[in-house]
Amino acid sequence: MAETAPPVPSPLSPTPAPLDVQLRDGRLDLRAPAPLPVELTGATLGLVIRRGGRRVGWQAEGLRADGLTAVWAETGVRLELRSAERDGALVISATVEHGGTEPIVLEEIAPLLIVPPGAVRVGEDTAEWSVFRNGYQSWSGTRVYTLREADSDPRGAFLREGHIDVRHRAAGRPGVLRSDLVTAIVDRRSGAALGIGFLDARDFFGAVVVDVPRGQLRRVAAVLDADGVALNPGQRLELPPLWLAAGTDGEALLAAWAAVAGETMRARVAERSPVGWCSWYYYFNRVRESDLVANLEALGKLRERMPCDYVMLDDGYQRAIGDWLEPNAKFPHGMRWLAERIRTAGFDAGIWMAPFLVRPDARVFSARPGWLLRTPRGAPRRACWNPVWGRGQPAYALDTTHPEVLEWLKELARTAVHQWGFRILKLDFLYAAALPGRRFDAAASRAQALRRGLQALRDGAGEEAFLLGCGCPLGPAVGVVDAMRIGPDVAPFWTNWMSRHLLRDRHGVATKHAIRDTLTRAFMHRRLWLNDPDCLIVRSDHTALTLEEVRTLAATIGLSDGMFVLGDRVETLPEERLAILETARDLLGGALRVVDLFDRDPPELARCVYAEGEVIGVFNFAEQPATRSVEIGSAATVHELWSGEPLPVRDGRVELPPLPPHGCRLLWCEPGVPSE
Ligand code: 9PG
Repeated sequence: MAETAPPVPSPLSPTPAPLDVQLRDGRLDLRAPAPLPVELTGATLGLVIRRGGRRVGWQAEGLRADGLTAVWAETGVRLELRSAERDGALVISATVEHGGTEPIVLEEIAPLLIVPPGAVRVGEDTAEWSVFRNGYQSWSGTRVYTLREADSDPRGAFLREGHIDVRHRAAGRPGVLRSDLVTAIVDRRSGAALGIGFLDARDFFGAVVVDVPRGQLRRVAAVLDADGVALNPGQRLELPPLWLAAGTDGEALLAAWAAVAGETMRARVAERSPVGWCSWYYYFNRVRESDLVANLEALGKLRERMPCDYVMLDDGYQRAIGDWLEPNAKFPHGMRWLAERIRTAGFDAGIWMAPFLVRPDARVFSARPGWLLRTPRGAPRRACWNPVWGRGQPAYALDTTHPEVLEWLKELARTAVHQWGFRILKLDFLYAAALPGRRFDAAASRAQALRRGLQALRDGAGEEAFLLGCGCPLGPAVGVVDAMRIGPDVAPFWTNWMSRHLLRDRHGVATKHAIRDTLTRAFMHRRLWLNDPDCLIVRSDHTALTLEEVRTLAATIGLSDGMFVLGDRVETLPEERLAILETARDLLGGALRVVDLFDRDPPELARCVYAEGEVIGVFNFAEQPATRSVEIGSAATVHELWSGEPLPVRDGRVELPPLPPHGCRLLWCEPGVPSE
């Protein structure tokens, strides 16, 4: 399929419908065309500022028709709103202008704010809503919630730092959700859907807040995090445009948003996803030069069956976290030699770094104390505590608004790409640059700080380098990275105690979590970047994954059409495991639609369209076997791809034999005349 397939029509076709805007009594009513039961009434704009250590909120009353303006008399701040239609959606743009005399400290700006007596209607009954809750960064669990379920944060400050936006804790109460960057609200009964998302995240982190406890609207708002940045008299802020559309397919709305957001931020999307190998998931940080060389040989022998584009050296080569230019004793020939060795073997060379992190044992840490992001009290800002790097000391964050730091980052990327010869950079723990803290440039928002750091790396690496973001807040990276990790790490286990309890069965390292985000964030692929679903782990030794779990992981990665990266020691892979890789690899090149994204968590039904037919992926995330009856549509013949067995079609349906826990079946559906 992968080699022959011409561009595939997206199955996410239902085009969105824009909302019509009417001014009524100084507020806005936004309505989808009949008969779609979607409307927002009594919408306005809001601001939250900080004054004397307190948060003070204001909402615009009585928007005036001449350009939709409102003035907060007490501060002299003036808001102006414009609306336009773009590709079947409504786009709201707003400006904030300070006409007063005293600087103000901005905390939050809401270009869309609905509070009672305003209302949000999606279908007839709020109790039937499913709300897409996008996570903040790569490793944040992303899923759909009903309003009866509560979104909860990881337990413990250390785990929160690395998985969520610490400035915005989850409410932990049913009906109160905050979705980063974008959301879709779907009425499960009628399928009516509303999509809301910011089109540009280069300057501010945005989110959609749905505060509807027990179905009673308290607030629905699109909010920008202004991070306590000052707005000075005379200053004018152009806010990122807000996209709104209605439709009958929630995932199609998310995809339509992603397409426009990607255009707005000039997403980098390569022609196809690369196939690679990565050292982390077998060797972890014990990796040695000789391990890499051994895998180069094994990959060379495998070339006919599994052509591989690149070989990535992950964490474990550096002298210390922060001293990226100095290899440790496990890499006696150095980095330039290694990149050369990889290229001579016929692969692109890739290398990992966590450019915004420094640990106290790094030379940079003691040599450049002025480069560190600081807490309000002046202590270095802790970014993470990773037991893998030694239990004693945490890692701290660099201040990516400091001009010397930006020069250093540029030099780092330039050295890795142009001196050493690694064309692919895996840039990890990027959230560190966006942690709250005291910065050299006090006027920079957290999103801007992150963006500057990323841009410095791109400037040093050059346009030809392939940058993979990881552990990264999503929005500000669009247009800089070529690919983005869109979920937590896979692991040689399905879940463990930590992922189930401390990480709420949602965030952080666990194969199940990685698979979930690969499905829930599939719509981002090829619109914001290439999705990286993380590596395949298919080995039969050094793993607790069952054969069913291995196939489920491999199938999801293949169906996602994202980066396809092997994480095993290649020479010891037995034949039947190599065959799993091949089956999964042949799934690349399709266009995926997650059919029940708004019906259950994790979703269990996906359809992937190819030029010659369709693959239906059926999953079972439960702990017991499940029986499934699958609607096939007009397909004439159906084969299950793992077993190769034909499945009889009766009345347009296939009845599957019991699906084991954590298992998945791939139904290859071909049109044509049914065989007798
Ligand atoms: C290398 C790894 C791999 C992997 C990355 C990242 O402590 N933590 O919460 C934590 C989260 C993720 C993580 C490591 C630690 O993995 O995603 O692919 O590159 O770093 O250290």
